[in-house]
Amino acid sequence: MKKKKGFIFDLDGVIVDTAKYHYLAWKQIADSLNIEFTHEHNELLKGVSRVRSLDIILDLGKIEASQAQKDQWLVQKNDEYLSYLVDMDQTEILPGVLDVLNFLKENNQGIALGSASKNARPILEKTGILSYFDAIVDGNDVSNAKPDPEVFLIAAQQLQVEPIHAFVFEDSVAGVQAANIGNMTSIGIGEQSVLHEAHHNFKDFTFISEDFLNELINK
Ligand code: B16
Ligand code: MG
Repeated sequence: MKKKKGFIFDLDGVIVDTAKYHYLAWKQIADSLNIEFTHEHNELLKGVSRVRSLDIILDLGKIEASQAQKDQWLVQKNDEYLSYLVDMDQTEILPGVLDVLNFLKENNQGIALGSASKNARPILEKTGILSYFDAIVDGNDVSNAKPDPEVFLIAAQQLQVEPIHAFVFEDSVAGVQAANIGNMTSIGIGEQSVLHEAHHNFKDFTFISEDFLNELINK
């Protein structure tokens, strides 16, 4: 009998387009410090923890700050980010995601979340998709950030699948690297030029066919 597989979804930029809200919230901090912060710079922050993201921005501006000051900016950034999530609902789920989740559920596959975000659960609740997930591993559960594979390894373990039977949907370079280092199959969601290290690449979930999913399930 073929073994059940594990499908691990990153959150920001994969299930929901919250990357734009992270960007706006960080941009407000960067602007207040006169640090140039473009969409290109924002790529460096995708999949990266909140604390590390601030350090990257401060490095861009060659700014040093005390821990107390950093803590204040981290709270300010998260408050601003959360303000964008207040009215969030199912309409913010990215195109094609629900079709893939439904197909995997109908085929009794393991489904997990593997996100660096500490705001993951409220986002899944607000968008009404919490019940799809057999396991949820987020920024509250890990001590090592992507590209360390910890978040995905815990997710696979909770789904009770071996890493080689796990497939990771990721929009960030660090996340694709984490899946690869963890000996999993990485599926890049976004620009192939950015995510060229991924085993497979799709612009978005509408390009993922049932045939492709069946291939993974039957692997
Ligand atoms: P939070 P993912 C990541 O989520 C984001 O890509 C990244 O930009 C963000 O800094 C990180 O979560 C932490 O998020 O501030 O909400 O704890 O892409 O791994 O789902
Ligand atoms: Mg992401």
